[in-house]
Amino acid sequence: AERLQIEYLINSTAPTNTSDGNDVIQGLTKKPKSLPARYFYDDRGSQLFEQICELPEYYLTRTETAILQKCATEIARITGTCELIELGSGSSTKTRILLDAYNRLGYPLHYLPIDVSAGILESSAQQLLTDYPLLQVHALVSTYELALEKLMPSELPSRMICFIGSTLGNLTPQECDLFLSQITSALLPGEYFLLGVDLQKPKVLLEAAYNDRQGVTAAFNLNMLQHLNERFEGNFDLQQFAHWAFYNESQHQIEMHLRSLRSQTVFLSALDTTVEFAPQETILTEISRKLNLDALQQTLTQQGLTTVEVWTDPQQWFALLLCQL
Ligand code: AVI
Repeated sequence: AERLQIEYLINSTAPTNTSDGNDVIQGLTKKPKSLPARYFYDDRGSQLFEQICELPEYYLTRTETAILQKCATEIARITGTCELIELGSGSSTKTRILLDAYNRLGYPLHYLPIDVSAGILESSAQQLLTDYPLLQVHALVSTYELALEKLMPSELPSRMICFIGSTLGNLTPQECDLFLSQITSALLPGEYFLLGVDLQKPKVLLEAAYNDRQGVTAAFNLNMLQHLNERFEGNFDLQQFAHWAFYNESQHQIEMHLRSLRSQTVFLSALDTTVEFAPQETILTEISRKLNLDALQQTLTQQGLTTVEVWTDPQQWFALLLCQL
């Protein structure tokens, strides 16, 4: 049997249909302006994000990796044989720790990575096939919503949806509730949800993580405009915008913006949209919420997800939760 199958539910580089880009028009025509964070992740953006994960200031990836290394075997023992479904799989680097654990226990390896960036999905799937001779990969180039609607029951006894890397923090509380309800509709009773989240910590550490000294986060933020230029035939001048990130302590969230350095007009041809910017006007490109573990567990319980186990690091910077429907 073919060990690799790649399905394209969206076109990751150009508008797929007439409604693609409506979210961009909406975000840029309201006040204050905002853009959906998923537009960070074209192929270049996914590469920049991989670089962010290796930055000395960006403690998230290192911390979560250490937790996974500690508990992966336990996770595999609890869930038993299951299909691993990963939302926002990117390079799948951390997922290898889980694959290794299932592999050591002699379980069959079925992996279903889902990402909006086709380039990174294709190359990481190829590499995984080389490194894991028994692995079967069924990759989906898709948004989370579309993919969750399309998920099919596995031939294996169970499934685990993995949503690691604290991407849940990039959703507003409202979006988070909707997302979790999509997760529970996709799962069958007894199946698993593995969630990695960044926790609250001092402002200095957080602001350093989103304002790295090498400027990779700034490049990642600005790349969103380049992506919109390519995808929607726009003429954003990247020189005329600046990265701005800070911790909003009352909301417990990093807010990442692009600030217009002068008065300017931008045209997005494919969307037939003109956008005016005042000097210093900002576009909110991302929130990154830092969660409280008790509050999160309450939200999960309200959604019908039982927490089976929680793992954290010695400093309690990051948490990994294994939940079950
Ligand atoms: C993907 N997500 C969890 C990252 C975060 O930290 O919120 C995205 C990111 N934004 C700036 N740096 C990294």
